[in-house]
Amino acid sequence: MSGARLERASPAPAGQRAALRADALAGLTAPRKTLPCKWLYDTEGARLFEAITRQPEYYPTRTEVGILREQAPAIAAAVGPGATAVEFGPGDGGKAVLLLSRLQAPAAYVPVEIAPEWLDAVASRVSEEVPGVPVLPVVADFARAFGLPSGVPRERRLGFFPGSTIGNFEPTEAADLLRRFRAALGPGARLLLGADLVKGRAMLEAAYDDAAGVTAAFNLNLLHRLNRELEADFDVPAFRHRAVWNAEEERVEMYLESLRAQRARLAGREIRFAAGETIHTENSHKYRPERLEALADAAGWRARAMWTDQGRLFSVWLLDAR
Ligand code: AVI
Repeated sequence: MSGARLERASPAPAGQRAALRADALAGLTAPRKTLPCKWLYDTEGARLFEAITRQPEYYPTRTEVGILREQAPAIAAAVGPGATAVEFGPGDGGKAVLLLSRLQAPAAYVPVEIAPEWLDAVASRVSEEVPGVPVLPVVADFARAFGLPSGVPRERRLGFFPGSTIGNFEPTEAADLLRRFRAALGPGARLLLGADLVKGRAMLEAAYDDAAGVTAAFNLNLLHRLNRELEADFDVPAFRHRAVWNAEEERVEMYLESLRAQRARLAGREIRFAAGETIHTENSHKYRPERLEALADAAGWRARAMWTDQGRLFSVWLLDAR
């Protein structure tokens, strides 16, 4: 994928900082400490995530891109001509470029993203790399209820939600999200969805704990972020990154583990840690095809096609709104 790198603007706006403070206080004073994974993505976190996708152990990105490339003729045939692609959380726009350049005469591209400056950068990249496809950016938080503006063509809407981002939502939230996509896209819509598949523990734990330490830096950046944005005083080297495959829940869990008994100050509160105590920072759910189909079904979607790679590591689904 060609790589104009996009940076999220910083620092975070005041409203966002207040939300971070509220989440951090609630999560770090709970009996089992936790922080929502959405806060992993400040400017530095977004940069580190992009670096993760280039690590040899992190197979999801390159596998999904491989499927989108290899199966492009089948995907284009199943989608048909004149689709309006609506991407939820377009990242750096690279997968949109790949999709739009393979679809038959796409009518428009609609990236939906909460950060306006990020959206502008994606819109410029896609307009430049796929000239002739109108780009209609929409500023919205797709994790909440939202509607598409009336200027977005109603016919042949194709939602696009790659990257297995669905896996970072708890299954009930994932169903809500898919329901929201269906409501926003309207009757007759389709959805192209990327979902990582269940596989062996060793491969999964390596993917979330690469030898170069990039995922560790990504996870630990959350504490740096609390220090930067909330004037907290976490001793970051006194924590370590851990990634554990939970076979029962079929998800990789990320934690920050306190290496010793310690205290930190956060927004006027003292947060205490016992040696070995953890902060749960992310779940990355992996799907078996039948579970993904059941999830889609519960949210009003019917599976029309599923494409995978030779090793059955990753899946790309085309869903029809029921
Ligand atoms: C963004 N998301 C799909 C990634 C994942 O694989 O769950 C986030 C990530 N966390 C650690 N590595 C990658």
